[in-house]
Amino acid sequence: MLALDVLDEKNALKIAEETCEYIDSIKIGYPLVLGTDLKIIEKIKNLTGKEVICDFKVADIPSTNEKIAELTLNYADGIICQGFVGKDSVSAILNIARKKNKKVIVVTEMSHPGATEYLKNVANDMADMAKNLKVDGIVAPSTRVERLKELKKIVGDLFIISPGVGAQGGDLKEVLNVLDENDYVIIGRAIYESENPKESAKNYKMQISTF
Ligand code: 3DU
Repeated sequence: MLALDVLDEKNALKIAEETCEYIDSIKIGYPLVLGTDLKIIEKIKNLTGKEVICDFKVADIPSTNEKIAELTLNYADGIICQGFVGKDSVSAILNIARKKNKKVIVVTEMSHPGATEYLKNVANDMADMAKNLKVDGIVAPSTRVERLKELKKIVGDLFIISPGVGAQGGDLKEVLNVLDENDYVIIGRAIYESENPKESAKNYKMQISTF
């Protein structure tokens, strides 16, 4: 899953087009949507034929979450929300997504060092909640493989999307040892900031498919 966190349309579409034969899905977030607008999603989808997931890490009360999900899922194939806001807020998003036949992915433990201060302590409970609500997937860290393993065990057949390989230092092989074919490795800067994004994406694809 390519994390396309560039800021302008021209660059985003160029990288998306160059790399799309080597990726399965595209994740965009505030950087690109605030730098352009939500219609960038349609443009990426038309150009690449790939699904686009919006990483807005939505974290509000149920009624506000609902509004954000409604607008986002008019365009995107899925939306990422925070789990720490509780099951009423996550359910509000899930209700909208189910009506539109779109995906909901819940953040459990994030991949950066600060996630060990607070999030890590409640991540297993959030994974449990995600499983009970029957969302589609969770976000879990490639930077702490033992935690990735534990969270995967909790969510069972929900898929995992896992950031942290590349710029954040996660080890691809260790991560692939834990994930299965329904899961996704998220890679951003190691592709879009490389001198040749197409080659970088191709290289990751080769490592993943020959693992
Ligand atoms: O570090 P990278 O450049 O490969 O990008 C990782 C992407 O995943 C980026 O969009 C970031 O916002 C997102 N993400 C995390 O890095 C960590 C999380 O726990 C959740 C999302």
